[in-house]
Amino acid sequence: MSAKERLYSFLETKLADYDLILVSNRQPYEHRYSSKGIDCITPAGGLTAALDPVMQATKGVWIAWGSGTADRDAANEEGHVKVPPGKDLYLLHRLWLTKQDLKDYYYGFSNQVMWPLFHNAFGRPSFKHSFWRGYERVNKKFAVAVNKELQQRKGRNTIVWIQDYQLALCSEWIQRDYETTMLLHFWHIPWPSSELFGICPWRQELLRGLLHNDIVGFHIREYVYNFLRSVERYLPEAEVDYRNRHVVYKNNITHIREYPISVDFDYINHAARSRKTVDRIKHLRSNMRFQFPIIGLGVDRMDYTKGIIEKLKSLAVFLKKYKHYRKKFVYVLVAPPSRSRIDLYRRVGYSIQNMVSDINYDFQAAEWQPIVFMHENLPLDELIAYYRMADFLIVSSLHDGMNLVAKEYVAAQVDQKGVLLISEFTGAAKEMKDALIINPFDTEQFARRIGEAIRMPLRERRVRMQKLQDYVAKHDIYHWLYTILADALDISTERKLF
Ligand code: ADQ
Repeated sequence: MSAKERLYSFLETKLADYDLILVSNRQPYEHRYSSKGIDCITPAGGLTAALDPVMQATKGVWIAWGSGTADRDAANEEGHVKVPPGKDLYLLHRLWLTKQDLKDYYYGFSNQVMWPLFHNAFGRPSFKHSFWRGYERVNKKFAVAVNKELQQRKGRNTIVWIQDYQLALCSEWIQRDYETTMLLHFWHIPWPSSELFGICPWRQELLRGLLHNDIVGFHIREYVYNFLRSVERYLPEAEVDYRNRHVVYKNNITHIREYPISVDFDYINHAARSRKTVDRIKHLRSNMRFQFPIIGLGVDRMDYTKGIIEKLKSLAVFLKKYKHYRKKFVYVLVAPPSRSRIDLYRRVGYSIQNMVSDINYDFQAAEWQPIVFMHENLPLDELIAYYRMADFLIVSSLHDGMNLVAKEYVAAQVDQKGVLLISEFTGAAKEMKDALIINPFDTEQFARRIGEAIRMPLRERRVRMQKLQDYVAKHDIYHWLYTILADALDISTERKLF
């Protein structure tokens, strides 16, 4: 039985008596005004794509911020709208945030405090009290929405599943019946060392908020232990059990577990083999810019944690050192804009664009520029064509919770000719043992590794890629969903028994 079949059979049998309430900042469907009236679009993102079918199967409710221009028009007075359009399988419960909420909670606390703090402070956190107040205010708004939904399900078994670092406090204000309601929180970014976490003026509040859940999930064991140590250090009244990985705080027991997120391997792998992808690659190859024997690739949001600058520095050293690769190789950097309302992101974006221009200027030759820069979002099927075409992919994050791009690349490498180079500071590096591991801070080593990847014999590439594929195929997104929901069910059953 595939992981997908196992998940759906589990949802239909064991979880049939449970309602699912999913809570996330971003929504799976957005309504926008267009020249034709109102369009419904599905914002890009692997997570929403994976959770949407689960919601369709469980017919639950998804609570999220209504970010689209026409979202209010499309929803009823309570913010409810049935989705997917035309199928009406589950309810999307939109809540509304003011401009001030967004400024403080989203652009402020989430992205200028939590994001840098939890990524080893590669950007300096901006601990403004107004940001914190906005974060609390909006987390309460989400909790109010959850409470409304719980009220309507009184007496029914319900799993409330909260996503990510924007909503660390939400559970604190959820009024739940311990008998019937389970609270889960999945943390998509790293949890840093306790020393680093400790610089946050609201460290206790964040920990207390999370300890209202029954399960807090992280990608890897290191983050689990960093979290446990942070609790031990800053909440002395909590009881930390390292062996069983749980915390007892104010009569609540929170299990701290690792669940490495993944991708829909089968979908990507099939799409990569399709005629459409083959034709697309042919078309891309006919473009002057891609008519070189070796193609390297990078796919990263324009974020300072992704190590794009470090990657460009190493590529420049590589080009300087290995002159014979000039005109033999091109590096495609697909880096869509991200959080560009924040000053630091705009500055990093300019630096990257300038570096690309400098490298292309310094190393150019007739009809050749080493870096092809694409500053745009691409549909997944288009990305898959690039993944299949690329002879190597570099993930050079300075710190990254998991990194799905690495797993997408592995899934799309149907010819098994590609080499994955991955930073040791990603969650994915802990699983991707057959990749070439790099330290993005060590420019010389990094440049050498690029050379090694290019020179690697085809046989070795195949052996490594096969092992990576076996791993990702087995540990796909459905495996991730199943392990989390099965744990939730086990814990809920145990609680009822004792
Ligand atoms: P991100 O920091 O966004 O996610 P990542 O895991 O790599 O990082 O996911 C990025 C997603 O965006 C991938 O699915 C990728 O295909 C897509 N993407 C990137 N560039 C794109 C482009 N140009 N066009 C279209 N799509 C593009 C956070 C954490 C990660 C963690 C995930 C999931 O920072 O560490 O792996 O959540 O938990």
